Amino acid sequence: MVTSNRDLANWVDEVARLTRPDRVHWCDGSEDENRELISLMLGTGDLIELNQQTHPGCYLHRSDPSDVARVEHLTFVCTQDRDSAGPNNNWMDPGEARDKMKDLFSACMEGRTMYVLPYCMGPIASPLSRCGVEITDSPYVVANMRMMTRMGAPALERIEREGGFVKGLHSTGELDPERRFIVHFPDDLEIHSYGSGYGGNALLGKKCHALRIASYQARTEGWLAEHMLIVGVENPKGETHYIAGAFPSACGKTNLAMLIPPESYSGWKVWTIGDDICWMRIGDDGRLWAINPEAGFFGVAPGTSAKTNPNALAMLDRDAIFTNVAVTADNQPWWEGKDGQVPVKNWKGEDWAPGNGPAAHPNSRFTVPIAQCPSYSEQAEAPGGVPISAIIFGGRRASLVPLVLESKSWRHGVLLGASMASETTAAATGAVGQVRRDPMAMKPFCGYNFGDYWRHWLSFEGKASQLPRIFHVNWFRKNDEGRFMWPGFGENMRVIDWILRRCNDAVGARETAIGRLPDPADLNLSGIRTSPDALEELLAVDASAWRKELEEIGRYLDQFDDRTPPALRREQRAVADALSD
Ligand code: OXD
Ligand code: MN
Repeated sequence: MVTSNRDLANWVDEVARLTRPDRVHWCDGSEDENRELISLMLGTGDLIELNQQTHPGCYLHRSDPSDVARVEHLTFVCTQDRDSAGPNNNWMDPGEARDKMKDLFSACMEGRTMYVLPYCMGPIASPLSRCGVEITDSPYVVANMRMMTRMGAPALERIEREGGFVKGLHSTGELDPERRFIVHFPDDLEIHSYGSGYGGNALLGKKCHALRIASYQARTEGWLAEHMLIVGVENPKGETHYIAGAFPSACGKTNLAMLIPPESYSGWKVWTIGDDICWMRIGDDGRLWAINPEAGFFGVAPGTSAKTNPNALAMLDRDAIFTNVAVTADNQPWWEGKDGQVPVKNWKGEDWAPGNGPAAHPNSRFTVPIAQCPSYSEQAEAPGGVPISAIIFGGRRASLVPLVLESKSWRHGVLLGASMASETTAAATGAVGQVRRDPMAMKPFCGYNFGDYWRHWLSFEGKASQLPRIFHVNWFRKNDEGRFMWPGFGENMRVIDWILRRCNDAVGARETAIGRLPDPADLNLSGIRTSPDALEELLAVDASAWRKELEEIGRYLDQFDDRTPPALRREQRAVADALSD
């Protein structure tokens, strides 16, 4: 027996009997093992070597063209009753789902190797961390999970010490979209994923475990598992405040997580703890303490440039896996937005010339260990996590929503989160650019009924004495000509500066019906071209348009029937009433 954990040993046997692999390999996460896997994949064509002079240790993976994004319509949460999953999830009866998945997995690994990957989400020594084991027939998944999680021997040791772990079973199957399902059994801490090798569908530690299953676990255990970045902002006095931020997929979370302050902020520094997921728990001091459960980035490549994210570019010239990017004539990775080079082959490996459409897939990605980031903070390894001073919600809204506002209270902040909306992006299959409600950026990731989730959020008010302040931002306002009104990227530091001054009670705010807004004079605009008129518009409240928005929010909350907490409904009515006064 490879492990002293009986439950794990029995489960691996049972899966092997069902899937019938040629071989079973227990991953230890070592360098040697990784090298062997890479050379295996170079042999099969699963990986293609990139230019080793300019990009040592970098490889390209081209996915099946029908398998390029998360598939929300094929993702299910299988709670005992439909209401526990809520209208925010696709639901399937757990018994029916198990039967269906069993049929799919039956003999699916014949001729393949079955990899058993023990992993830990969060620092190995952290009490906030949780472990899982993914069984997969994809060596690409193993190589990615090795960067995205603490994978291998130390995780197995922790599992053997603690006993419990999340079980994730994955097979790429035939990559047939008709036979593709991502299924969660939160009561059993189990995930079954079949028919996709891509990102969140296949790297089960990420969205499936660290968000869907963990959010469910967090509710019962009294903590929060959120789709949030975590950054530390250090001021010239050397004081660091930590911020967590929830933004829907492909709305600039990775860029914000690695922000480089503009010249007028000399002496300031932004430290990266995480770019996608945040687990938070109330500490003994009544503050919320956060860890990033991940150990790597699975970031969207297009748009990553010297202007938008120099830190990301700097970490991508070694030891990274690129998925579905284009390549240049000298075999360097390329994507839209990467300056100074021209691609010759698109993401499918076809010859490419200008005018042939995007060369990289819009949802092409890089996978890289977080420690390679120039702004990496060693606090990412702190077992106790970091204390959060502010939570920021944000979406991609071309109109209406101001650049920044602060909630009037925790409860109002929960309403701000619950009523978040954003234009959809290429991170998931489906139409792009449509505004949809995406509460706390968790629409695709909350493992239970949103009504219960908001109740859980509200419950923190009575439980923690020093809760973070809650803010809402919108970097994506457009003017009548369709141009962005705010420069974004590094310049977002100016908004963060205001947020931190609010947290320290160092600056006032305008009380409005929708929340507290900055006085334009309190935003530091030195060195940018945003005109006073544009700023006024970015900070204006259009009462009649907001009244409509509040009506829509009310209708949205109603979809969750009596699961919607009355306190949240009252808060929504209070804002609507204030707008009518
Ligand atoms: C991601 C996503 O990949 O949110 O992080 O889609
Ligand atoms: Mn994400």
